[in-house]
Amino acid sequence: MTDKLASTDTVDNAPDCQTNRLEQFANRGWMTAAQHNTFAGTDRLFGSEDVQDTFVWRQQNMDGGTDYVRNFDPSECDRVQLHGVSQDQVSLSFNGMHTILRIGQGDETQQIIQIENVNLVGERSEAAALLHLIEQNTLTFSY
Ligand SMILES: [Ca+2]
Repeated sequence: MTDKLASTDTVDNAPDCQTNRLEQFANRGWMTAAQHNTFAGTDRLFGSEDVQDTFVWRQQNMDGGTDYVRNFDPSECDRVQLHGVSQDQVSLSFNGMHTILRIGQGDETQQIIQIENVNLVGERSEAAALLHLIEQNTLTFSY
């Protein structure tokens, strides 16, 4: 038996990664966390099973292109951390296979992040899903 999300499941049953995260890790024996930094150019990043992965984008490295994340598991509190951008510059969508985070304003796209084979929108509207991701710390902002 597993309590992991299948790749096509939604984020709706993911834990609250803000308030209970450390306890969850202790209870589930997760001792490992990993940070994955992105750079200018196309990045292809991979999360690891039983690791709390943090994927980091800094504004100065956003190149207007698309970066790709695989093995993203919100039930492990994997997260996307954005530096130098604000919440109102981010939009969220699901294209039927992948979750797409777009960072930009108006017609100008600073970065597309494709989170592969996971649906982080679920049954919510895209705007409500974005807020939900922020509330449960799956998407975080730093300055
Ligand atoms: Ca992971």
